[in-house]
Amino acid sequence: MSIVNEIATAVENGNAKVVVTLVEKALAEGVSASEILNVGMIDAMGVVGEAFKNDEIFVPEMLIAARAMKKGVEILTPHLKAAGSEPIGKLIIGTVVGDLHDIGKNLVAMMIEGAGFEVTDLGVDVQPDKFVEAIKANPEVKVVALSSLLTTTMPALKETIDAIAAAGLRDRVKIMIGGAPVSQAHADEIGADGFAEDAASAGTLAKSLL
Ligand code: B1M
Repeated sequence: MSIVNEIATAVENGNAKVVVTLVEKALAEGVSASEILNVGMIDAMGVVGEAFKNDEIFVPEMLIAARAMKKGVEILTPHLKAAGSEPIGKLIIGTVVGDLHDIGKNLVAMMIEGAGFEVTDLGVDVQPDKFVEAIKANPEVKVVALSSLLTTTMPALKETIDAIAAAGLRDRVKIMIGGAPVSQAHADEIGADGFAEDAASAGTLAKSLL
């Protein structure tokens, strides 16, 4: 079994210690950080999600797998981030209200930072008003990035955009959305300025919105 496959198995099993050891070993052996992330971790979380859908595992196992992935991502972070220079713009990111998923959002924030932005991360379960307050408090913010991982929290994307518009701030910021159930069609439907499928394209999209 390749070391990347071993990492995937350790993530699926939620074995954080093994993930950390193997990620360090893989990096030392010259495996690229993006291969470790995409094949060893993101694909592994896909397997975890399928197992959950099929009632083979439950929320605690899903949580333990997520924690193991987070530990691995901590080690990968400096290898994934581009060398820092003057920020090209300011961006606010958060997972919408009702939604606690943050692994994808954190990766998106990292790639957007890597694309040259100064990123303010409001975290998870973020009320529309909190986005509004953050935009008011940061007049230089050019882009707002909203993440949603649940079909049940997709309406909160629109609620957040509507709250920003109701506060008279819609012309001041571009709004991008993303997350597993989200699509370009949904972005068009709710009046977002852009949709990105994954963390890498989120960095490119954020730049194009400036
Ligand atoms: Co949850 N969960 N979960 N979960 N969970 C999913 C999303 C699910 C698809 C699993 C399944 O059934 N197959 C399902 C949603 C079904 C649906 O809505 N149709 C689900 C469910 C049902 C739930 C609960 C309701 C379970 C329950 O309690 N009964 C519950 C909800 C809690 C809540 O949020 N209120 C719940 C809870 C949890 C945990 C807390 C246990 C844990 C999250 C831990 C954490 O994030 N800190 C968890 C996990 C780990 C998952 C899965 C297994 C993995 C998510 C993940 O981290 N993926 C997930 C199944 C799956 O996705 N295959 C599942 C890896 C990550 C890198 O990918 O987040 O998709 P992702 O991010 C990608 C892209 O989506 C995109 O880029 C990222 C990187 O490439 N992207 C953006 C994300 N945000 C973006 C923003 C952008 C652009 C791109 O621009 C702004």
